Amino acid sequence: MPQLRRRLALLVSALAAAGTVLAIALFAVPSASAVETGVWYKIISRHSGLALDIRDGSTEPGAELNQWNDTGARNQQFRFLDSGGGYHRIQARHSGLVLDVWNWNADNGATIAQYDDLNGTNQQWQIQESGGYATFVNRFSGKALDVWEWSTEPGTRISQYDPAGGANQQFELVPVSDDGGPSPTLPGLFADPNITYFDGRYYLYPTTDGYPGWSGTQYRAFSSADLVNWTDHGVILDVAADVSWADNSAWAPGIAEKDGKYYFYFSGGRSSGDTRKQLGVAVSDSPTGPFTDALGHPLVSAGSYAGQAIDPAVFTDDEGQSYLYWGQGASHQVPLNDDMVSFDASQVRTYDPPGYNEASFVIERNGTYYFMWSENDTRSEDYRVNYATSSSPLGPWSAPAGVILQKDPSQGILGTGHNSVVQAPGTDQWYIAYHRFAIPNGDGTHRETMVDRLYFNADGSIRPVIPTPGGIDPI
Ligand code: FUB
Repeated sequence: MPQLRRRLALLVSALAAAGTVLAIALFAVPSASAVETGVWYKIISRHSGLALDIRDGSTEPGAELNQWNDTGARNQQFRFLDSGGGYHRIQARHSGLVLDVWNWNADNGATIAQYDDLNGTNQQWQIQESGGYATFVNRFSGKALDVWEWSTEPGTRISQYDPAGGANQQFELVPVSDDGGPSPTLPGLFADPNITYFDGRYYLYPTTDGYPGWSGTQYRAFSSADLVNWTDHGVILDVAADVSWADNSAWAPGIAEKDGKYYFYFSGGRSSGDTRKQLGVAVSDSPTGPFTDALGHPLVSAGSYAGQAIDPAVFTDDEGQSYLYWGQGASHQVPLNDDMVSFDASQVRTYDPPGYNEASFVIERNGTYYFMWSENDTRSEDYRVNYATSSSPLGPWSAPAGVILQKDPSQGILGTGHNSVVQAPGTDQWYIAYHRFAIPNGDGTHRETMVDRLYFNADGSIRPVIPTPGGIDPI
């Protein structure tokens, strides 16, 4: 570790000499004026040798900062978000929340906890060089992060105190290097993932990607007990072989279960004649197929509604009523009939929220319905997810509530969108599946599927997702 400290000291001195502030990265700092914002760090107390830690791994706003034995867990990993003026927020990796001087208390001894990122001055820290270590001074209070009362005990709170240059205010920044690099949740090229849970297992139904013009014909199913280790169940439907009215463009499916049967909603196009996409439904006795075209004709024919007939998704409420969502260019929403393969056309509602492009998906939590969609073109690195809320699964929907998933160039993550969301049964833990440009060298037809955590704020709003290079740990 002396070598690490030497690197930090050199970097900090250079930055301080330039009249700048801060110094955070130990490795791969391109220049003295640049900050490595894509790096996660452990922050180790010089005095105790313990790691800064969000207590009990809580993801709730208000959970306190303390010191603990170095476990390598994500509640002990932090990164630095530039607030300008030489200050940074310190973001906890497991929760996405940032370190906050609680209640704007400028006193010595105030609580330091994690909170929603509001970029308040009580969340902004200057990282000062201190004998080869880093000292974090809060912009609002002028106090330094401080291991309270010089304790060496795990569990001791980290508070703030007048900067005094003591070892209990000095910390070593250790880059986390155990990610193993970027890797997708599903190996290979898969996009538009529809995630769900049936009878003890999670399932993913994606587009098979990597074809020019998204011309693939096959759908596959994957299942997992822990959202990390996925079993490939092979091809469950091939539109070229199994569907009379389509021979390509097997895009972005959705799925639902009713009375022991599984209904698979999919889009398909033709390579000649009228090539517009249409939306169909197939049925099986198993979530892993094989699926058979239920109608022998499209459920939604090209031209029946505004925009492209693609991107189906189903939400089923607690009473067992299912709703179908689809559309590109406009979002169409309708209750499905009990047979799951038809609907009353007079009931179709159409929405076109500002920014809406495609990939409607709906969930319900605590009586609020969340309608999510993707903005921009899937070939753009700015493909991203926004959402609206309602007290009904068919709206009317609020104005767009804010982007909840977007690229993170600092991590090389681009083109994040076409999401779906699943709740771990019996918990308030939620997971978002989405695709991004494959890393490296991906683009709008070479995309890969990820699963990350999705959190709600106390007011029910959705917290922006932190896209990770390598996904979540097994649940
Ligand atoms: O994968 C083909 C198309 O790209 C999907 O239908 C859209 O949502 C976009 O992701």
